[in-house]
Amino acid sequence: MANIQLSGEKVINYINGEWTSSKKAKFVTIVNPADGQPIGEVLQSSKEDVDLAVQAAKQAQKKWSRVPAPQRAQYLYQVGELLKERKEKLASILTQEMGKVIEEARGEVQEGIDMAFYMAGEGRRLFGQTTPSELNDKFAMSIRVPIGVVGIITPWNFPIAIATWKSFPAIVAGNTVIWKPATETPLMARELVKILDEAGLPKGVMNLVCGSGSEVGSAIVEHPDIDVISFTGSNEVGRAIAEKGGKLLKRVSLEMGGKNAVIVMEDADLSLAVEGIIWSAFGTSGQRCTACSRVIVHENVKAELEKRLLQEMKKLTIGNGLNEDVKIGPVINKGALKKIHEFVEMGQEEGADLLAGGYIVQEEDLDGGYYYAPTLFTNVRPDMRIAQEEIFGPVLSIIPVRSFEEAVEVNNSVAYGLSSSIYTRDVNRVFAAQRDLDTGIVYINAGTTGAEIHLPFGGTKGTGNGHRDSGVAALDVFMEWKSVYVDFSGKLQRAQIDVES
Ligand code: UN1
Repeated sequence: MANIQLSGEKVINYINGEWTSSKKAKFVTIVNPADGQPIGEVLQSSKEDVDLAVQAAKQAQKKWSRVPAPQRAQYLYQVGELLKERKEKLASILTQEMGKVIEEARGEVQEGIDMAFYMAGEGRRLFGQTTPSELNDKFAMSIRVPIGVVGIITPWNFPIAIATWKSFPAIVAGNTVIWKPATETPLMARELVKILDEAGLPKGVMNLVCGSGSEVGSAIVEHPDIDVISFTGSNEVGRAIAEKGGKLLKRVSLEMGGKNAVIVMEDADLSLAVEGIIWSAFGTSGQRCTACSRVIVHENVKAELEKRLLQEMKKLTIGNGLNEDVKIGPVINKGALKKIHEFVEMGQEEGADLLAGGYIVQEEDLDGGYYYAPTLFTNVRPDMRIAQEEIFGPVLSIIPVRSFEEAVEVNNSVAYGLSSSIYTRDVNRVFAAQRDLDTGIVYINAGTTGAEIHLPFGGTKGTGNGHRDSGVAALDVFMEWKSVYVDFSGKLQRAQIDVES
């Protein structure tokens, strides 16, 4: 393990290739959720700082868009190499800043590495189309062009991976970027920007502006010279961004969480299902947009599944994620602990049966960190609030059903549509499930987490607004289509009119 002890770190902005502070120079503390101790502080920028960054980005974009895409991609190959070289160090910082266990932190950095190489490859594949014209001596094609300046607003739960999902396609496509990272995880943002800087990315292509959502986030959304907004976070904030951005005719790409379910049918391999459920419900302490929050189980296997889940949950060691043996790290902060516990109390009031957990861990040896015990409810009704709302913590609800059709209906009965999963050995059900589960991601015989970066990531209904992160679909967010007609007939040819029928 890389031995990085964080303390007294100071994160400032990176604008036009320079690390810069703000006039006001106000800072807030960054806390390690594993022990509640401060590890540094982050600048709280103002609207004026956003404006400075936008000016730099706008200026840089003219030149950047003229750099051939395969050359733009060379920077990303270099970024990928640097990320690889620093994987262990980055994972250690990530665990101390955000809390996820070290193995998962390594996995998240790997997502960034994969994204760098994948998007670098796209630099030679920004395909348009050629198609016959309806007229003689005329050539028709479509090409893809960058849009301009892109604003990205990222969450704390995947502080590096999600930033790469958004910024790397934007950059390879020829846009420049203003990035506001989550206030809880600016250190990871600084590390990524340092790498982009070391890779020699021209100044103004990536700009980091730290600060609150209300000040910096709003300034990004409202700035007339930012053309695209890509946001991952809560549904409430996403809606507000869509409203403001919509009025200004911006392209707004949103990813706003989930209420994901694993369906376990009576013919499922139960051991496999239990492993998948434990990993996707309690990994990252349930703080993934893709986390499994509901298990929809056929009544014939409910008792056996509960028994096995409880057995496995006993093995989940809680503690500081830097310890390789720990499976469950802290949640992000005290506010999260409170919110999770309120949901648990609500579940009990609603009449669900609490089988395990349901409390804030207060053992002395956990150093004052923010730990919530893995929690299991059963006999949950699909309409209960714990079965409908995103909890973002290690709380799982078991909902019994009588048939495959009912399972699909329950899965689809929530306001979100990010990820879903089914465990079954019946090939007919597999295909019916992938058709009928109304989510952007469907897993067969695997849990709800673990999306790979070269496939589109996002969802239906309250999860998104039709766009996707990562995969080749990410380029649709950051590029315009341009249709080009070349008439080499030397005469006026009128489409639709001078066409022989
Ligand atoms: C998120 O929680 O917002 O599919 C991202 C997964 C990860 C990404 C999660 N690859 O679970």
